[in-house]
Amino acid sequence: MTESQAPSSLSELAAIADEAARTATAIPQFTHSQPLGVEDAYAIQAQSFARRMARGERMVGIKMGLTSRAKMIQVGVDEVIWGRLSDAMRVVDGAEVALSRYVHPRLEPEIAFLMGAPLSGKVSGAEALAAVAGVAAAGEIIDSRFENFSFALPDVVADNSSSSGFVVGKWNDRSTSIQNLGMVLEEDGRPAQIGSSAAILGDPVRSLVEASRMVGEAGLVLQEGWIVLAGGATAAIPLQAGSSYRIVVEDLGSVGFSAQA
Ligand code: OOG
Ligand code: MG
Repeated sequence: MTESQAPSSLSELAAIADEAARTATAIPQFTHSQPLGVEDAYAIQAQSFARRMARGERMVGIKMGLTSRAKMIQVGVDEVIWGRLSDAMRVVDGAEVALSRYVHPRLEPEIAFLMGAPLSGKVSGAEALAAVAGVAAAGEIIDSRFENFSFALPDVVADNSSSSGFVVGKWNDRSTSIQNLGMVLEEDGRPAQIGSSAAILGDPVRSLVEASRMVGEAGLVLQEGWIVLAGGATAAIPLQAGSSYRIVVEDLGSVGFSAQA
């Protein structure tokens, strides 16, 4: 973009972000051509997600991002972020995933909460847990639509915090302790990343507390039946066609899929 060009409006940027995701096409970072604040970035995210819903997708939860040091270091952004999950992003446990749907997908090991009651605003850890119906091992497929997977904070937020796919294992009882569980991300049966649920803000429940606060600030409520992903416990790894992936979480079980071209 030349300096004489007017900056794009929030709705124009929402359309660009949505189209990049829909067509799996890399785009230049928004912040390279114009200034963008985080609040405007969340407005872009909301408008971009509304375009998905207009195509028939349904919101099924949210994902928290950059809740561990490993993730912050990997992408060079050190603020907790959130994004919206739709039913179309869901990958069934054991499925074959076509990588052609994505630009440069990566996988990270996560823990998922199933909401059993609505939650929004400032809550304690105990209040957050009381609204949970179950917990599960999960994997998130993240796919930045920005070239080279490079972005600043407002870019990634506008790009729905890289949300593109998620897979959730069987639900465990909500009383299962999740504070310090071993987590392994396997590629073709070999450990590719090893971590602990304690890497997620010290305790994944803190991520749910943050989720409640952040959606509350956006005027939203975590709905009963929604899924909340707590954020990657380790750095993410690139998905490769022909490989299979499994996330194993101590006490919670495992979940996975195979990647196809
Ligand atoms: C941003 C999304 C981060 C997580 O779990 O930390 C995220 C990115 O890494 O592209 O999903
Ligand atoms: Mg994630």
